[in-house]
Amino acid sequence: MDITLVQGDITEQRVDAVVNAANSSLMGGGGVDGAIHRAGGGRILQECRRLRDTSHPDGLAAGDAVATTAGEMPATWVIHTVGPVYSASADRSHILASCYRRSLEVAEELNAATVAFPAVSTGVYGWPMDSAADIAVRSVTESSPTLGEVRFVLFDAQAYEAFSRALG
Ligand code: AR6
Repeated sequence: MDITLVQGDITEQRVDAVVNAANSSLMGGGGVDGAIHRAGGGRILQECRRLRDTSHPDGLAAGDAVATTAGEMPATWVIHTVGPVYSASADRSHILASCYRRSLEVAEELNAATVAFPAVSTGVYGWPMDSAADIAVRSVTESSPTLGEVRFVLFDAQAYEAFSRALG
């Protein structure tokens, strides 16, 4: 499995699945979540509503992941995961690691060979970038999916550099 880094917009990636940093409601929001719903169109929200009506009546727990199609984006699937809100007093690293692990499990179930991740929890949810990058890289490296490529798509240079350092 190749791990690659790109600075750019996750909605433009030509991969089998893009991961969304969603919230438990699955009903959209700001940041990557807003960008993905805007770029993919209404079909993603429709499918999220169906998930809420069927398998996930209480929403999606932090650390878990679930898939919809990607609507009008170049990708085929969106894998929605919910990161933890950062806390300086409680260690929630295992929940952030679980976002990556569970997303890769869902990707395998979909037979996705290429998956793009944003830096989950590093925006509205406040996780410090260097720490988030370490957890993301470690979690993906320790998972053993049969995927071809995991691509981290970082929005700005500071995030790109943090992930570069984490990859060594
Ligand atoms: N492509 C790649 N990365 C992006 C993009 C993009 N188009 N847009 C933003 N980022 P955030 P969170 C980066 O806030 O912290 C939403 O409202 C951004 O710079 O999107 O997990 C949800 O509905 C940051 O580094 O996600 C939730 O309520 C990273 O993506 C909540 O925010 C994650 O920032 C989730 O917060």
